[in-house]
Amino acid sequence: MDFVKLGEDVDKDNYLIADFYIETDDILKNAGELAKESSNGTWTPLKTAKGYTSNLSAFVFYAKELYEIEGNKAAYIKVAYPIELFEDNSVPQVLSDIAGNILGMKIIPKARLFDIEIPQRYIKTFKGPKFGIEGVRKYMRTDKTRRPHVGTIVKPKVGLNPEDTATISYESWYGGCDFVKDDENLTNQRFCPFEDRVIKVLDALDRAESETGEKKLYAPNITGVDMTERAQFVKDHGGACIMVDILVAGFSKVQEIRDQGFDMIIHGHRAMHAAITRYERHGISMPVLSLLSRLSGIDQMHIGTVVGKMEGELTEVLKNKEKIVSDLFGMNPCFPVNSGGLHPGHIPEIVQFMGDDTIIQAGGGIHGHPDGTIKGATAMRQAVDAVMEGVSLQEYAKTHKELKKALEKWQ
Ligand code: CAP
Ligand code: MG
Repeated sequence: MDFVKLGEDVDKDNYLIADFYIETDDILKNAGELAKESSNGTWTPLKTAKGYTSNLSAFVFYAKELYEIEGNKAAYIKVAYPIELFEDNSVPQVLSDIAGNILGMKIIPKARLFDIEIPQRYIKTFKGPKFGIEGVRKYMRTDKTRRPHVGTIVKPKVGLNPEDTATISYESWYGGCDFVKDDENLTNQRFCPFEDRVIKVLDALDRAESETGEKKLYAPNITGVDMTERAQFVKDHGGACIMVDILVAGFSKVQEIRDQGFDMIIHGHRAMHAAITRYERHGISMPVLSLLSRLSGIDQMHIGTVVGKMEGELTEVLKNKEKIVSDLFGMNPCFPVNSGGLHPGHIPEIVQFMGDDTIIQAGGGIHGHPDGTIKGATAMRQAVDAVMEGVSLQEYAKTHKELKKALEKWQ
């Protein structure tokens, strides 16, 4: 079998290694079909193949049977893809190979791409995050304090007009937030047109910066059919950050925005990832999507919370984190974002497993505070201060009434 070379010593400088979980009735035969379909072959031998095209064959070099399931055998396999198979600087092209047709083959009813290892030569073709953790911290002037950033999502998610969005943004910053972002499903609807919103919220940001003396950041969601124009509009109006719904917009769009050199921080929301990642026996794992988001140039990346409203176990969130912050041949790390159902009471636990280099966001956990947005933002910031000072939230709340009220409501 050409596409199966068990035990082959793979030259990791010249091959991308992909790890799959598969369920199939014949592991080796069908794993070979997977390697073939995802590189230079198809279901039948080809008259058109030339001698030189065989250089682009992928091959299975490891297979381990796990157990029987629903009449099939489950297995872990490793496939080596020659690096020449891939276009430089193209996340979409990589996905068309290693997570394309092969996830839909009849002979392999379940297949999940759960990890990838990419050689330096290929990593170097990607720009990666322009700012990363240090760049964002420098911009926000937290490079000395190293405290977690506090963010919010203006809520209600959709429905507010630009004036109210700006007012709520201002209150969030004034109360203590560093960062305000649009929600993932707010783009350029009639009730809140993008351009009007950007102008008004950036005005509010200027006001908040001059009144608090702190740097503030706003991420308008540019996801849509004219993302370049929207990014340019933000830039022209003095914005320093944009947000993209990575998977909805597509990696090619994210890379295009990154490569156009707007010199703005890119915040990456992962809306729709669960359609791809959630089912454990099929699809693509979130750690893989996290790594690809880093390659494509995302500076701030949603990776889950463990403790909040969204699914995602600690081991997975830590794997996501590792993929976006660990050493990658000099590529900037993304700033991890923890978001989804959070309130001030969650902050100690999050900092415990994430460390201080994290952006902790709360939408409901700020705008649902009994005394409103300003106090809600203050309570979040107080919780961060308490953790940085090594004081328990209960202790800190004795002298900080905003935090006290938040804890009374949510803990
Ligand atoms: C958080 C959030 C985010 C989630 C997405 C929301 O708001 O804006 O979209 O964080 O999950 O609408 O749920 P709340 P993830 O603070 O009000 O929950 O970050 O895991 O992709
Ligand atoms: Mg949201």
